[in-house]
Amino acid sequence: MIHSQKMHLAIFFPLMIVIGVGVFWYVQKNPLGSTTSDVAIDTTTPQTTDTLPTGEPSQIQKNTLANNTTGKQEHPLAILDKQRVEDIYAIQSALEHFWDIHGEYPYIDKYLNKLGRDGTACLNAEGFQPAGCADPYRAVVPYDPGLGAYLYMSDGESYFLRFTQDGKSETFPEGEGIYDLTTDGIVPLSYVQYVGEEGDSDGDQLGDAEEIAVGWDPNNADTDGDGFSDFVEVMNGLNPNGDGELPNGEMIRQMFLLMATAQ
Ligand SMILES: [Ca+2]
Ligand SMILES: [Ca+2]
Ligand SMILES: [Ca+2]
Repeated sequence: MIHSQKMHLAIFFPLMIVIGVGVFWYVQKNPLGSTTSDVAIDTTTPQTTDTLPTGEPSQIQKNTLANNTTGKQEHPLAILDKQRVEDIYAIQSALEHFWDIHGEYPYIDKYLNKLGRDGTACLNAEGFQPAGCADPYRAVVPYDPGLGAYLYMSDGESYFLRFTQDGKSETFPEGEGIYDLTTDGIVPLSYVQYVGEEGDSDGDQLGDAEEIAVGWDPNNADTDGDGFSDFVEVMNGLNPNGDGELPNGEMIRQMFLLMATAQ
């Protein structure tokens, strides 16, 4: 694990800098969400995120309810959370099957591969492959039921599968945050422990400096006041500073996921 962590850090930190600079450049040229003239930042009472907002369903609710065929009333975020945990254990099962046959895990040296998409949609003896691979161990590798992705990296001896929880699942009571399923079990990642002097003033698991860089309120866990925290929105590809999806959301989401590795 020590070797593995060093490998991660050696790869992550240069990439963090590159992505951070890239995001900063992008934000300078393309302000996110609303234009600066109509950004309304609430610096008064922090919004609670414990209850569902009333009125029109949000994009998260629409996306989730459209996929909920059981008809049972559940918190939309709980449906996403439960699906993520099921998916992660299903992928783990396939990875252990791979280990039983080959004595190693599928090696991926690219940083944080998104599982279930493009070149990682199928798993067979050759490792992760595009959809429709021959003799699959896992014919359809699941992908994140939100707008994001599960992330995977392995040196062959160990691996991590990174996923998020929006904190509403009773079957996974650890709460809102970013987690790695590793060969040592589930490890919670804390962005708060990384941010150091900059801190996380509003406790939404997004660092002050990064929130300011992308135009969200570092003193309000729910910048747009829609009942979903800035963290939940960015991890689901939605705009914490207004309606709809987050422009260039996957890059920004990955920036925050990267920060979480520093614990
Ligand atoms: Ca914050
Ligand atoms: Ca915030
Ligand atoms: Ca919000």
